[in-house]
Amino acid sequence: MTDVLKLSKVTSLAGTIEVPGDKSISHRAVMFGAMANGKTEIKNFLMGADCLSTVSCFRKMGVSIDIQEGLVTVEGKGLEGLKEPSEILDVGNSGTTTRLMMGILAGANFHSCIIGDESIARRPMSRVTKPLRMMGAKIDGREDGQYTPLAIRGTSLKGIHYESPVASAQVKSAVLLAGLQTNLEETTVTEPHKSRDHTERMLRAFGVEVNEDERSATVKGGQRLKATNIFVPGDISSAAFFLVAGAIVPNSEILLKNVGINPTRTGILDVLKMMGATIEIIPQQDQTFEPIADILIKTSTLKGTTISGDLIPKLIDEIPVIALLATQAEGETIIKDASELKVKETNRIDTVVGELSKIGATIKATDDGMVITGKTKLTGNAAVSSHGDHRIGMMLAIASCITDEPIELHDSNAIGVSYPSFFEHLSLLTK
Ligand code: SPQ
Repeated sequence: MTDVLKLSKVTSLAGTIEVPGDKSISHRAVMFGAMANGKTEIKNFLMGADCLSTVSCFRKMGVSIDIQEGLVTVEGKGLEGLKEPSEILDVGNSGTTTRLMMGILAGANFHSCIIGDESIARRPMSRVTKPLRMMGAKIDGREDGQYTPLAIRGTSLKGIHYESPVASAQVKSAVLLAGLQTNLEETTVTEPHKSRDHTERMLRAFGVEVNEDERSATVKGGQRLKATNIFVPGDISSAAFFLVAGAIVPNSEILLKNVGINPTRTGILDVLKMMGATIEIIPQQDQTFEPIADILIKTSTLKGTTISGDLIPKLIDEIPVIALLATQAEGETIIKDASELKVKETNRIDTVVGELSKIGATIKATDDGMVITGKTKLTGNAAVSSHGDHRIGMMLAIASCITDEPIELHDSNAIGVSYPSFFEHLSLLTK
C-alpha cells in the first residue's frame, strides 16, 4: 500500500465479503490466553498492526505465540508464568493494548515499561492509572501517570468498587484484570453507560466467574483462567465502512458475512435503521460466546437523526463513518454526548469535521459531537489525510466512492491498524 492514494468515484458496489476478525476480541484472546494455563487456539484472529503489537508485548514477557494464517496458538503458563520483560513493551498505536496491559502488569511480580507511538503519547492514561492506584498499583509516567512512557512496578493489589466517570471498556477491563489478581477480594466497576462487554464474556469462556448488572461488572480475586479455544467474529467496526458504502453508493448491494453483533456494539445497525436504510440482519449459528449475523445492505434513501446517550458507547468508533452517512441523508443529523471522540487515535471531532469539510460536506463541530446537514454533493478534488487514524482513513476512502472528482488520500497506511485487506475488499466490490 502506498502512502498517498488517488481514489475516484465508483458506479456501484456489489458482492459478498467477510470482514476480518474483531480487533477488541482478538486483543483479549491473546491477553487472556497468555494469562491462562494451557494452550489457547484463536481462529480468525485479526492480523492488524494493533493486535500484532499485543502479540509482540506478550512474547516479550516470555509467552510462546505461534501465528499461522488465520490461526494463533498461545501457550499460556498462567499469570505467574509471565516473565519480566528485558525490553520496553511497545504498544504501537493501540490504546487497548496499553490500557488492558496496565491492569495485568499492575499485579505482576516484576517491573515493566510501556511506550507507544506519538498518538498513544497524547492519549489520557490517568483514567486507568487512577483506579489502579486506588487498588495499590505503582504506576508512573509523564505528568504523574497521565501519558506514556509508563513504568509499572508490579505489586499486590486490593479490591475496589470503582465508579468510572466515563463509559470505557478499556478502563473497565483494566480494573477487572487487576481485580483478578487481588487476594480473594471483590472488584466492581460501575459505568455511566454500559460499554462493550467482550472482557466479561471472554473471561467467562476462560472459566472466570463475572457478575454483571445493567451498568456494573464484578470479579473476585484469585480466580485462575483455564485455556480455551476462541473463534473471533468479523469486526462490526470494520463492517461499518461497507454498510455505509452500500447505503450511499448508487445501485449497490453488499452482503457482509459472519459479523459480530454483540448488542454492546450494534449502534451502527440502530442508526442505519433510524435513518431509513434498507438493511437485513440474518442471524447465524453462534460459533462462540459472541453472537454473529450476515448483514445485507442496499442503496438507501436516508433521513437525518439524533444520536446521543446510551447509544454512543455502542457506536463510538463508527462515528467518523456515520458522519459521512449523514452527509447523504435528508435534513440534520445531530451527534452529541460524544466528547470521548476527542481522545481517540486523533481528536475525531476535529479530524472528521476538518476532512469532510474539505470535500464539500456541511458539517460543524460542537463541544461533544457534531452537526451534519444533508443531503450534500461531495465535491472531492482535494488532498485529505487520515492523520494517522485508521478509521478516518477508511471513512475518506469510502467518501471517495461518491465524490464528483477524485481525492488524494494521504497517510493511508494507518488503515493497516485494524483492516489490512480494506482496499482489496473495496476493489472486490467495485463494479
Ligand atoms: O485500541 P484503541 O486505539 O483505543 O482503538 C479504538 C478504535 O477506534 O479502534 C479507539 F480509538 O477502539 C477502542 C474503543 O473506542 C477499543 C476498545 C476496546 O477494545 O476495549 C474500546 C473503546 O475504547 P474505550 O476508551 O471506550 O474503552
